[in-house]
Amino acid sequence: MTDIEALADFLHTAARQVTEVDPWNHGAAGFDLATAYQVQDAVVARRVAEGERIVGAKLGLTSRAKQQAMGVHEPLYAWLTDAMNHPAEKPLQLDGFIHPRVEPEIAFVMAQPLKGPGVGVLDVLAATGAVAGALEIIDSRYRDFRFTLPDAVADNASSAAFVLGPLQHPADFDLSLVGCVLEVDGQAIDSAAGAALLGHPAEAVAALANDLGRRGISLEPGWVILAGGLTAPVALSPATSVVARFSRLGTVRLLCD
Ligand code: 0L1
Ligand code: MG
Repeated sequence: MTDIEALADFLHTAARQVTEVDPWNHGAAGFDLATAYQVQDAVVARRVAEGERIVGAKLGLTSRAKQQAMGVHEPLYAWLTDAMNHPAEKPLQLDGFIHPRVEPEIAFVMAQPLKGPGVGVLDVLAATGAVAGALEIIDSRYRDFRFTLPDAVADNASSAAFVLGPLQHPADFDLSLVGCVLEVDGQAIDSAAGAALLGHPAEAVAALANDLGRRGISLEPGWVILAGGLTAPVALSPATSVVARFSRLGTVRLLCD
């Protein structure tokens, strides 16, 4: 039996003290995804109690490559807070992170409420006010990023920070065809298209709306939704410079201090 509050304290303290920990639930009976989402809620409640505000949600493991790497067939989701929203022009201070990694993403900014079940791609696009290229900084609280899927869910899916690029109108182009080239220290190291995310990034957002709808939760106007990593994540070190160049969505830059 998982002690939800104790595990939430353990993970929240690890994040606040910038200290990596070993998953304490590894293999424990009953630590399934439903329980892990209860722990995630309790972790985020601690952030909110300390003054942070929920500003959106993110999906993880939405690309087939990442699902295969984890041996799973479904995405996971987690919460974004205002404290995670990092301004594009400001260098990222790495001393606030344990072992950060960055991944390029496509972000949706909701204009209308959206609640599943039954949400599809067209519903997502109709409820979206803007889309943007983004960089997500993930920072698992677990040692060496080693975890099971429920461990990762409990840890709010490694959420740590995100940077939004310029906002664009979503109806102007096909998001599945948006290309992204990821450059690190001036070298192109990876690339992907929007279709890497469940065939279409809005399909990932639909999956989120449908999952949250089953819990009675709606995507709210103004929320930022990150649709999932387009490429494998890249480790960040001091002075690392990251540039994600998107067709149609412009460029997102991150410089590490
Ligand atoms: O944003 C993500 O893709 C998180 C996925 C699961 C946790 C992780 O890979 O650190
Ligand atoms: Mg991500």
